[in-house]
Amino acid sequence: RARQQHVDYDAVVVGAGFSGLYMLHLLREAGYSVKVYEAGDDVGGVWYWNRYPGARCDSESIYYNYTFSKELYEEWSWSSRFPTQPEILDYLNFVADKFDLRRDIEFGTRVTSAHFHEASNSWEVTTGDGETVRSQFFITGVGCLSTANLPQFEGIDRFKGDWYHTGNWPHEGVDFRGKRVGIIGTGSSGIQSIPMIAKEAEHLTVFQRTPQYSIPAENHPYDQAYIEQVKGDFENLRDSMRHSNSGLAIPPGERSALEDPPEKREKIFEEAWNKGSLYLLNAYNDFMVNADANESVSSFIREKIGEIVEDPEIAEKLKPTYYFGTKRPVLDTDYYETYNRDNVSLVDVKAHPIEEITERGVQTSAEEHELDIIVFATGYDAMTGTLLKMDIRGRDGTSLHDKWAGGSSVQTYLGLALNGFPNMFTITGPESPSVLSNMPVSIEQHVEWIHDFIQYMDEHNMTRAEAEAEAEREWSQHCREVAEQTLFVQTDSWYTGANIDGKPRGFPIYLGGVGPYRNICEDVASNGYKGFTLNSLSEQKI
Ligand code: NA7
Repeated sequence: RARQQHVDYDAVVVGAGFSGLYMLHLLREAGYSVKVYEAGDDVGGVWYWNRYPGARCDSESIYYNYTFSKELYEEWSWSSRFPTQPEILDYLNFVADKFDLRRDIEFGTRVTSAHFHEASNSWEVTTGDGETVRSQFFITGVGCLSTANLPQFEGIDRFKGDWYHTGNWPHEGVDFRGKRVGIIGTGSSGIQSIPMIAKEAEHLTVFQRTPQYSIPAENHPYDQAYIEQVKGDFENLRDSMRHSNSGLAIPPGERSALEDPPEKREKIFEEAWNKGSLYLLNAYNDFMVNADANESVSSFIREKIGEIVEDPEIAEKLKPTYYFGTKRPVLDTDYYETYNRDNVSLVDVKAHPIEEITERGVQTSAEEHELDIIVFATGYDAMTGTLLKMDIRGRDGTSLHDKWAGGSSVQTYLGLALNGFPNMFTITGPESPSVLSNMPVSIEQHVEWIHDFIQYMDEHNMTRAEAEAEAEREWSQHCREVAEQTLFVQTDSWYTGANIDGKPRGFPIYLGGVGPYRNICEDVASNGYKGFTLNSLSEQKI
């Protein structure tokens, strides 16, 4: 039963991925009534949809899980260093079963709108099937990379073959045997699936717009001794993740890459490359702020590409020129090696752009490529796309779309709350560090902070919390100032919005690091949720 009058639930949560599942668990344990709406037919969020061949997480398994329950951490064992999509989905199902979460989740149901009603201090939430419920709190757990980007190529409806987007993959899989396959896009999704598809297809044509830096994942099965050692070190592991910069317990570089002579640097790069994962990115501490330091590691990777790829012309095409790390670094298994296969070809669509999709395949400005299957690995409308797809209206009927001017002036307070949108919280929202971190760590921090805030409001008889305009303005400005000190803003990427036609540019990510951000949020909480206006129903301010 909801605590406030005239509502159906204390909280409505959107999404049943890592965020929504934990939010449900925590609020329900504290005695709140919660309803979760999930568009998919089961739990998992992005891991429910991303079923393309080779889909894996690029956080190491031991870090890519909840840490709120030691018992849960001990009960679950990952089979290899980087978890596959099916294994992550199994894990989330295990969590949903263990905590009996499904009974409060409505699957196959998309939230289409959420409108705040001032008089009743409630959110009216409407779903695709026309159902409307009211809740005191409206909490989004919609992920940062959950709205697929399908570029508007002319003629896609004419294509006689089959086409798929990696972010919305058929559950029954795709049979590539004997097929001429084309894949558009070489981000993480493309780079993970290309080696797998190449092994199966008759021929694979990769349409590359921007070459990417990819590092060998060095994936391997975990052995029992290692699993036990990690579990035995649970508290330390959790603390170091929570107070790290990235949410991973990978030690950060301690000095500038320019402090070491080239031979020593090369040795350190070589060791980090062989370790796999993101060790190379963390080899020194100034890759993201110093162009020369960045060039030292960027050129190291370019040389590796030249060594791995046998055909020098193809190798040149695969060498990136942007600053390493300013697009999300990719981890791979045999990505560059795949270009040594006879059945794989690389098409540079920056030199010869895709003009249209024809009945037979892909027409670039140079030639037509005949294909049976096209795979779009073209990414997501990141961070803001899924939020803006819902018709969210706050106080005075202002829409989120208008507040953010269609995305060109994204402003939030801590990436968690919005001025004008009382009692609404955004788990992993824009202007938090989440999307650049190991997600579960960031998610837990947000969920726990929101839960604590709701409890605090109850304890102080407050029913409404709204981020103040000034606090929001200052936070957004701080985010921008930090970003502008880095090389990130100099590269077109999904971080800046450049990957979506017509999307306004910005940089809605807090780059100050997971640990420092956690301290900022804790400081806000321990100062009576500074930056928020709190009201009781009688509108009394504290
Ligand atoms: P990404 O990283 O956004 O990659 C998308 C790829 O698709 C990238 O290579 C794009 O080239 C390419 N792309 C996008 N639109 C086009 C058009 N119109 N023509 C040609 N090529 C295009 O998405 P992913 O799904 O791989 O990964 C997303 C994140 O998920 C990843 O970073 C992890 O954090 C998990 P571009 O670079 O824009 O020139």
